Amino acid sequence: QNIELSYADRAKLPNVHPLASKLLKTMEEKQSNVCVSADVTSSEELLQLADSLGPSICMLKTHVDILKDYTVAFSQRLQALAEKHNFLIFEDRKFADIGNTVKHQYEGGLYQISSWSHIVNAHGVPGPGVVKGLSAVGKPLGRGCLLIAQMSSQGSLATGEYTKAVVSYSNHSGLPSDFVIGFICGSKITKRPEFIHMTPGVQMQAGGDGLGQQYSTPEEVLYNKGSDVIIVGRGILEAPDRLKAVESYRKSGWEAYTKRLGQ
Ligand code: 6AU
Repeated sequence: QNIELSYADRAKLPNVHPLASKLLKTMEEKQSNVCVSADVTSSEELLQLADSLGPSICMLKTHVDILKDYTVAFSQRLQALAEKHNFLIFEDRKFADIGNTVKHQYEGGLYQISSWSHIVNAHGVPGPGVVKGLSAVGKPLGRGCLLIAQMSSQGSLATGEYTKAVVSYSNHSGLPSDFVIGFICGSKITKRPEFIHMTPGVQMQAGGDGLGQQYSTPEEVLYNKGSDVIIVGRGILEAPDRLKAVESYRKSGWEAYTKRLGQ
C-alpha cells in the first residue's frame, strides 16, 4: 500500500534536506504549490511581480540571464522580497558542464548565483560530476539543487534510461538530504518522499506554444502524475490580471493536491 504523505508530514522526515523541509512547510502554510516562472526582461518588473504575487506562491523562478539590467542591488531586493513573502528563489540556470566549470558558473561571473538563489537546477548529461561541482559551492551555503530528469518540450531526449540515471545521481554523495532536493520532471519518478518533484509546462488548458513547449493542467500534473509543484510562466504572465491568474493556479493546484491525499 502506498500511503500518501502530506507536505507537512514530509517536512518532518528525518532525512529531508533543510531547504526541502522549509519549502514543504511553506507550501502547507500558504496552501500553495505554485512556483511562478518570472520570465520577464526588466528587473523592476520582476521585483514588482515578486511583491505582488509573493503571497500566493511557494517559489519564484528566475532566468537571470534574460534580464537586460541585472545589478547586485536587484538580487538584494529580490532576497528581501523572498523574506517578506516567504518564498524560495530558484534560478533556472540549467548547468550542464564538467564539475569544475559549473562550480565557477555557480559561484562567480556577473551573477554570483550561489549568493542569492536558494535553488538551482542542472542537467545530468555531464554525469555525476556536475552535482559534485555544484555541491562544492552550494552545500556549505545550505543551497539545494533540482536535477532535470525529464523535460516538457516535444521530442525531449530526457526519457527512459536517461531519466533513471539522473535519478541515481541524486544519491551520489549518500543521503538524499545532501544537496539534491528533487527533480524537474513530468511525473513522480522516485518513491522517496524526501524529494520534491517540480513540473513545468503547466497551463489551465492542455496545448503547446508553437516552439515545442507542451502544456498539461494543474489537475493532470498534481493529481494524475503525482508531482508536487507546478511551475507556471506564461499562464500567469500573459493573463490580463496576473494576480487573479496566480490565485486560480493556486486554488486548482491545492485542490488537486488535497484530492490526491484523499481529503
Ligand atoms: O510556463 P511557460 O511555458 O511560460 O514557462 C516554463 C518555464 C520556462 C522554462 O525555461 C522552464 O519552465 N522549463 C524547465 C525548467 C524549469 O527547468 C524545464 C522544462 O522541461 N521545461 C520548461 O519549460 O522558464
